[in-house]
Amino acid sequence: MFSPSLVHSNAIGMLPYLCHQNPTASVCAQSSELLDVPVIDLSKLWTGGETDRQSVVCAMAEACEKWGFLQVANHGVDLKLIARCQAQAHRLFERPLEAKERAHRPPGEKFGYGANTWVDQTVRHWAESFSLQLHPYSNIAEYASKLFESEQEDFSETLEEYMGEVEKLARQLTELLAEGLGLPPTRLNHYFEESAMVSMRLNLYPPCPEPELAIGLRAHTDPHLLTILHQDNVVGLQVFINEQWVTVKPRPECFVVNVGDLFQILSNRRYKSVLHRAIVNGTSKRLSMACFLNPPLSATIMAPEELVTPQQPRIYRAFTFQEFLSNAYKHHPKGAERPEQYHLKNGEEGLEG
Ligand SMILES: O=C(O)CCC(=O)C(=O)O
Repeated sequence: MFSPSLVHSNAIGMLPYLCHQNPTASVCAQSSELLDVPVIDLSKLWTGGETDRQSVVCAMAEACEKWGFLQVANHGVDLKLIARCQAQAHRLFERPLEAKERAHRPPGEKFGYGANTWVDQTVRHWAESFSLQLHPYSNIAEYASKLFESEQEDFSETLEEYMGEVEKLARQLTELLAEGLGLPPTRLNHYFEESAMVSMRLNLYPPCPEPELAIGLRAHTDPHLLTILHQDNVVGLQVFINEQWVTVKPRPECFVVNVGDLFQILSNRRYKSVLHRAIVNGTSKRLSMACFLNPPLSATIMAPEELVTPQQPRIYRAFTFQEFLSNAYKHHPKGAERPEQYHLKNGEEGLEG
C-alpha cells in the first residue's frame, strides 16, 4: 500500500515540493513523442544462419552506438515467467507498510525497500522501489522472510528463476555486443567467468495526483555494464536523445536493453550510456523490473587493446569496479559525468589502478 506515512519514514517523496526536478518547469513538457527504440528479433539467432546472426550483431551495435538503447523480442525468457515475476512484485508492493519497513533499505545501503534518494536528497521520487541481489550471493530468501508470513518460497523461487534467466540473456547479449565492436564474442567474458554481480530493482510508480510536477525516477545513467529492463504496458520510460526527452513505447513482450557506464568505458566510448528517467501519470500504476549485470568488485575495468587505435586513443584510465561504485553515487548521476572522472589526462598510460 502506498501510504503518506512513508514520507515520514523517508521511503518516498511528497508532492509538490520534494518530487519535482525543477520547480520552474513541468517535468512532462517534452514527453509527448513516442519513440520506438529499435526492436531486434533474437529468434534469428536460434533459427537462422550466419548472415542472420551478423544482421542481429550489426543492428545491436548500431543501436548502442546511436541510442544506447534497444529492445529485444523473442529473447528466450518465458513470458509466463515474466508474468509470474510481475505478480510477485505486485504482491510485495501490496504488503502492509509494517512488512515493507521490516525490509527497509538503510541510507547508503544498496538493497531493500525504499525510494531512490541519490546524492543530495533534494529530489525524491514518486515511486516505491525494492532492490535485491542474486549474485555473488542471493539475499532474496532473506527478504522474503521479512516481507511475507506465508508462501515465501513462491516469492524467492520465482525471483531467482527470473533473474537467472535474465542473467543468461544478459551474458548472451554481452557476447553479441562484444562481436559488434569487432571483438571475438567471448573477449569480455573473463569479467564474469569466476563470479558476476547480478541485481534487480523493482520500481512501482503509483498514480500521481500531480504528475506534471513529479518524477518517478530522476534522470540518470546506469553505473552498470548492461541493464535489462522489463516495463509493463504503461508509458513511463524516457530517454534523452538529440537534446530532448522521448518516451519509449512499452512493449511488454520485449526487454529494453541499455548500455551502462561500464560498457561505455569498456567499448572506449563506442557504445553510449545514455540519460534516462521514468515519468508518472495520474491514472495508472506502472511496474518496471530492471536487472543489472556487472563484473565482481575486484575486476579491473579497461577497454581491450584492440579498441585502442591512433584514430580512437584510449579514453579512460583503468580502475576497479569497487572504486567506480564507491564514487558512483557521490556525484550527480547525470550524463557522462561519471565516466568523465576516469578520463585519462595527457601523458597517462591508463594502466595504473
Ligand atoms: O522504470 C523505468 O522505466 C526506469 C527504471 C530505471 O531506469 C532503473 O531502475 O534504473
